[in-house]
This record gives sequence, C-alpha cells and structure tokens, in this order.
Amino acid sequence: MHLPFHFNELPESEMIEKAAEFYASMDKRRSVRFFSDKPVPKSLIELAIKTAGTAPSGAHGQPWKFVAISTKALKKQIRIAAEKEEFESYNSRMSEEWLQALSPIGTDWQKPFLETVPWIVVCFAEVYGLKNGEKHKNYYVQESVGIACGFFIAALHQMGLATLTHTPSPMKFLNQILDRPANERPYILFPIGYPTTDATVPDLKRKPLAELSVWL
Ligand code: IYR
Repeated sequence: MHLPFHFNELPESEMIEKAAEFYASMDKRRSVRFFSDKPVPKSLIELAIKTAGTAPSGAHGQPWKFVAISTKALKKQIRIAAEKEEFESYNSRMSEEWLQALSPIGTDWQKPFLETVPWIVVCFAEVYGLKNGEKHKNYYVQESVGIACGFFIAALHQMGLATLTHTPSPMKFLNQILDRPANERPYILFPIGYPTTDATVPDLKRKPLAELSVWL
C-alpha cells in the first residue's frame, strides 16, 4: 500500500542558502583521536541513532543494529581487546605500503580514547535477518549500513559532537564482549565525545570539486 507523499518544495534561493550552510558545516568535520571524558547525555546519542535509522536500505531491510556503550568496564574490555588486535596488525599484519599510507595520520596500535570517551557506539551489520529463529535474506547490506553510518556521523557533527570511524581489525571480539548474535557483524566502532582542548588533527586536504566530480 502506498500513501500520499507530502514534499516540502523550497524556493531556489533558500535551497542554495541551506545547501551552502550544510556544506560549510560538514566541511568542518574531522575525525578525532583525542577525546575528553566530558559526559554526553544519552538523549543525544539516541537522536544520532534515530537519524542513522532514517537511511535508505535494500528492500527496506534496515540491516543495522547500533550498540551504545557507556559502561566503564565494557569500554575497558573493548580497549584491551582492540589494542591486542591492533598490536598484531601494526607489528605484523599490515603491509609496508599500508603503514606508509597511514603515516601522515599518525595512528598506532594504542587506543586510549576507547576508555576515555563517554560513549562508544558499535554499528553491527545484520548479514542476514533473524525473525523468530528464522533466517531471511538482507539485500545490499554493505551499502545500506554504510549509508546509515554516514547519516550517524553527520548527525553527531551537526549536534556538536566528535567521533572517529574506528575499525580495529579483526573486530569479531565485539560479538563476544557485547553479546551479539551470529547474524550481526561489527561494521564500524564509533568513539563519541568532545575533543580535548589540545587535540590535534593531521593536515589533510579534501579533493576540490573539479577532482571529485565529472560533468557530462
Ligand atoms: N585499524 C587501524 C588501522 C587503520 C587503518 C586505516 I585504512 C585507517 O584509515 C586508519 C587506521 C587503526 O584504527 O589504527
């Protein structure tokens, strides 16, 4: 069944103004690796997750689950497990080429922010659906979850919070620590909070429009 759709068409001048404002704001977003322990209200995290949940998805399967963690002991467990994997990655699993590509970002195996942040949200992809113990297929899972995570990042930025798309690898340990079922696969781990006052970010440049687009 379809319903009438009420679309709010704006005057062009307002469209340009809003688009330019949104771009200027999004262009200020940076991935942050230095977080303070300043608390963040649960209501803000709820709103960011609700916003992520507005993403389009294959056959409207909504193949995502956002696990929000504020418990100190869990954050500590996540840090220990993530650093164990990251130590192995940085010291033996990642190629020289990979390490070279990361060198301007200045990352290493240590992830102290996982314990400092007020919130960690882990987005899990539902590789297949499970309803009353019955498996069903989810479509375009990677694309759908990727878009939802993009909405999530944008929502956090718009509300004045900082985050990082962190992918300790492999991430399977998150199923065990967070007690998630076999149909859920960790997709991205987001530490969320405020940057420290002395936080730094790498000196990165974004591709200009001419480089990131082709017009035919
Ligand atoms: N997962 C590691 C390594 C890493 C990989 C990429 I590609 C990055 O853009 C950043 C880091 C880590 O989180 O340090």
